[in-house]
Amino acid sequence: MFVLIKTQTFAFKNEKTFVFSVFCRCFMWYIINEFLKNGVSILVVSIVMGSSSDWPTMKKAKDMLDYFGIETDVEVVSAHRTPKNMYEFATNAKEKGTKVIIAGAGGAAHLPGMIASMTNVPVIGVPIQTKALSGIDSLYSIVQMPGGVPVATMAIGEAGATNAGIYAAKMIAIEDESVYDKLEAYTKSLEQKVEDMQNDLK
Ligand code: AIR
Repeated sequence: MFVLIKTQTFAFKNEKTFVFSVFCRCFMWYIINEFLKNGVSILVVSIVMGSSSDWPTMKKAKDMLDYFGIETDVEVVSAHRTPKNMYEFATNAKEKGTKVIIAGAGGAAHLPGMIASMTNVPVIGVPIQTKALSGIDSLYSIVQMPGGVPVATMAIGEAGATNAGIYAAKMIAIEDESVYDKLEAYTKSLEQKVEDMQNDLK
């Protein structure tokens, strides 16, 4: 059987081979298209923050996720300065493959709550320590969500960001045994640190 496509002629043994070949080409075209649309790497945790001034704090979350070998992406998105970007970010999160969102903001910190209102991907909130009110403002803005729209709120500042990274890893570990094993080893390392402190006192 001969098929003429534009200027090229393709020879096939019979109709069945032709149909199979067309199917394979369509399938490959679909796969390539999906990769181009979604990106090749599988994104797991998105870290988002209201300003680059939050990065020294939010980096602690990324450090923990790197430690556990979890894929992340980092973005600056402001609930007040770039609300349209925030909408795009939240509504595309699931499709992008994000399993958990860590959102940090300071002051009138509406970013985590607003994102949580637009996606069912779980949101962990990190209240950034502020100069004016030491982060109490950020904490209250993030933690006092109305019933129905939860944000898992961490402590103010760096400890909160570190715990956000660990908490996200624990959520990923529900389905990823290798992350669970790394969490076990991390917990043991904390025990060891306290033992070392105790020994230093002797
Ligand atoms: N912020 C940015 N858009 C909305 C809010 N709430 C927060 C940032 C940052 C603080 O405002 O998350 O913690 C100060 O931002 P900047 O850019 O002035 O340093």
